[in-house]
Amino acid sequence: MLRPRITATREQISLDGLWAFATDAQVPDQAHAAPLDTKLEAAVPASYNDQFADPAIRDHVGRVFYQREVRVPRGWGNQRVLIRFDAATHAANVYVNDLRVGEHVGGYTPFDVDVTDHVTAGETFRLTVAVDNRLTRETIPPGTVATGPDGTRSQKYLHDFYNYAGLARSVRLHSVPRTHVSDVTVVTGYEGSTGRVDYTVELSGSADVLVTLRDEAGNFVTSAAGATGTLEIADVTLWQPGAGYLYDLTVELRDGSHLVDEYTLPVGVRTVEVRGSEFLINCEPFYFKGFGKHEDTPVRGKGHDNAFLVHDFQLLDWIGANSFRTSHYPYAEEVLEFADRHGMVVIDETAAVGLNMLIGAGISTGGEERTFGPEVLGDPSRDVLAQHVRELIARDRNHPSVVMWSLINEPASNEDGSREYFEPIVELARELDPTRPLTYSIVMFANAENDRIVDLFDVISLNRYYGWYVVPGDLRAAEQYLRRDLASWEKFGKPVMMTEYGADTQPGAHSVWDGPWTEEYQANLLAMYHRVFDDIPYFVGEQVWNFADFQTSNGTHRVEGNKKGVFTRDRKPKAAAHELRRRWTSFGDGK
Ligand code: BDP
Repeated sequence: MLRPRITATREQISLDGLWAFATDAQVPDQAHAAPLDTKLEAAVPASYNDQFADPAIRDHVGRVFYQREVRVPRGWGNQRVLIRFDAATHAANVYVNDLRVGEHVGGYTPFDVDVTDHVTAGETFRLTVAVDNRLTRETIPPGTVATGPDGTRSQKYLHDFYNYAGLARSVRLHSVPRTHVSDVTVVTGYEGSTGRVDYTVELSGSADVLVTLRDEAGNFVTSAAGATGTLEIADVTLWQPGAGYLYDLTVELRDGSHLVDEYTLPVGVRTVEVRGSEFLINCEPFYFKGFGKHEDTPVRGKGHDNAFLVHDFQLLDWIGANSFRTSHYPYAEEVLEFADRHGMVVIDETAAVGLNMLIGAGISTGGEERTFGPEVLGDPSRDVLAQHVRELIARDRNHPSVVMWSLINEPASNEDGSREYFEPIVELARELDPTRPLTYSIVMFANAENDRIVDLFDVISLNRYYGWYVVPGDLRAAEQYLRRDLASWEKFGKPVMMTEYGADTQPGAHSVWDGPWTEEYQANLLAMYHRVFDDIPYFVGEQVWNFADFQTSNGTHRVEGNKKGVFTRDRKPKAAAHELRRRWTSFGDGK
């Protein structure tokens, strides 16, 4: 799925800004059929929840309406006109004036609505989007909605981050020529100093295809004709961790001398491979240093913000990180493009989080409910996950920064039914992208003996909380558990990494003893884990949970959210940040 870009043949206007806003409790069901009867305005892109000082909006369960007038530029008469939503969390219906013109399910992947037949160049239309935040057993992530005696709905979910919703990413009106490039796929490699770009162009309509590769300075490198082919780059500059070199691949559709369409895709040339127990980027062992992150900031919720993007990457650089995981959903495309340009290595995760009935917001629910089966997460849920995986891979497969797919976070992979549920998902991901390794983050309760799906994946990623949920405040016991646990995975002969470890920490709390919640304890716990990691030859990376504090649902173990951040929610370093910086700047990407 191509990201809209302005080229010689394509235009776009941003629909970001302030939209009229109302919940379905405030306006009638058919709210799209007239100007919204509301005084409220909501900023886009941003989750709506924290923008208002009204609990009825923050905790609303159901649909909300966004509405604005849009003028179609007068020169777009011969083009197709589309609206791109980078995300609508979690499901959307889109209306042009009185008419429903599109819908989408899944809160973290983009979609286009083709409105060509419903709008007129030079004129305005009323655009309404109804966004539904409900999570059920047939959504990814899953949840349950309960209705109280007074008819009020409440939303429950098992994952440990607040259910922010709305239009958290950009919205654009864009034009594409009637005959156009509809998709481009690249697979890259190299031999000696010669780079290789295998490309496939899909088009709607028929035209001659010409592709041209230019280097970062804009100099011509090579070109080829035809919808599929291979480009060779003499003396290639590889895309490397920490040095994100990008070529521009320009696809032109031509009809004789007439330029029908043009699209440019940035391309980084690099390889990724798991060999034995090593993770190789460009045939060199790579060691992941970094974090699980969240899209989470005050007021905006999950709203994409370029200032936070720049600042977070600056902090990643400051601390010596070379990578992060997009826990627990695909992030805004701006984030991946930035990672491509700056050489940041990304583990790209789906929104499959909370597929584990025994864990709620990070801790055991103590229940006995099984996770997989027709009465809980069955075929409908798996079909939704499959569609989500298709959309994620279609969106992100050309990003050099993405070196691995993380298909699930902490599923009940120790339970009956997990293999039946996940095996087809793994097969699908392999078929859609045979070039990248696959992983999933393994929950504490799943161990090397009882996990039922680990053999399907390439890299063993563990989430472990010894010293926090298990033996809190006892780092000696925690170290013994951790050593035993890590040793037990060796038998699989695969690379092992830690995708979550950490401790909640209240900034300003201090102690000379091992006191949970203190800044010293977080730093000491991380140092203990690092001592253990350094003894394990098949260990390929450490990603601390979490980069920054983030908002969660309410719970007695959450103080204004999850406090496992190494930075506060407003990005100030806790003591552990300095500790990590000392460690991560002391060795390179290969360790
Ligand atoms: C793990 C989850 C993560 C939580 C974390 C925690 O993967 O989303 O935030 O634990 O409890 O279960 O802090």
